[in-house]
Amino acid sequence: YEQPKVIKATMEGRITATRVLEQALGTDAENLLENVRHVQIIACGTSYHAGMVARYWIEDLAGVPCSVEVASEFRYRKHVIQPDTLFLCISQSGETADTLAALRQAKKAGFRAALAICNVPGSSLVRESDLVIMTQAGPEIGVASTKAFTTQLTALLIFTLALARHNGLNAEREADIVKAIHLLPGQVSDVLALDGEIEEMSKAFMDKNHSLFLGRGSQYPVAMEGALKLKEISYIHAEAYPAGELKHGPLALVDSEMPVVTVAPNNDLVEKLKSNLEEVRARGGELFVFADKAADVKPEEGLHVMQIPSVHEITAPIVYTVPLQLLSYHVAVLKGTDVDQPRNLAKSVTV
Ligand code: F1P
Repeated sequence: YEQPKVIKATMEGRITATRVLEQALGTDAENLLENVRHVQIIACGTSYHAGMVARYWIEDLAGVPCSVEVASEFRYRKHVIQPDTLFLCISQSGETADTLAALRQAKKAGFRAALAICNVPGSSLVRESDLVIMTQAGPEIGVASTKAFTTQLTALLIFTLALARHNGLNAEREADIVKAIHLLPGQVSDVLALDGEIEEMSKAFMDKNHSLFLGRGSQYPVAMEGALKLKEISYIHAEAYPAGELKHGPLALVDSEMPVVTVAPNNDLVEKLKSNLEEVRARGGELFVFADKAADVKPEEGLHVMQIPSVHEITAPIVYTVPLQLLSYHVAVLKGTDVDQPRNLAKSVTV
């Protein structure tokens, strides 16, 4: 519920209509962003999903190739790091052992600069990076990241605009996105107001042991994050797939005991998802679709629709994350699990 406030705090003072990041990064940063030819993102858990979303933005808006990998694997793999690579670590705590190990290892291989997106000033990650954008999420009490994720995305989008300016992003498109970022706190508040309807929807998951989450494009990582939240706090097995992969395997699992959650923010995506919807329903699976209220998707037997206010396609991943967080929260409350302190998990994995 703090998300409108902390998203605003993260972007405040950092965006002007034409000049992004001037306060956040300063002039040195502008120099470091010159001649970046590749971005390598490293993170774990929820922070990794933020990086997955950012890849769509960086390649679309800045036209710079971007790779994303979990730090827990990156550090155990031989890799090639080019001198024109910007190495970007995302971590709420700034103390995740795998993320720090990956950064230290990459430093030996050499890169243009290390940028951190972090929520804790003075953390190891902040101290060891060349550039830092601080998220302003404030302390996260719960183990499962919620506001840390949406503020990371906000910071990543601000960074992407700065990088894109160095790579010829058209001023009109930039201004349009800056405008969309400013709308985020209000839009997230509107989604939080759907709480009662989402609580109602959550009852369908109470007695289920498995679930599938589908998304396309930058909503695929949102589906991954939705699935992670459900796993972490309600202990329901949840798998996320890019919507187009459904027929390449997971469809075999679909039956009436397997709820399928789909994120489809606009009509175009809804159209593309329609075949998936049919495939699921033909097997008796129940579908839970989070879609733009302007899109042509109407509730019917086996198809539950949560209408989300219309948002800009670039900022949609931030807005659509929130109803999925609420869904997991309500399922967990109904099941009586400890939402703030899930079994077996620690807030910061420092070993
Ligand atoms: C990474 C992370 C969190 C998750 C849990 C364990 O932490 O996977 O996303 O919620 O708390 O650690 P961080 O590097 O973002 O601090």
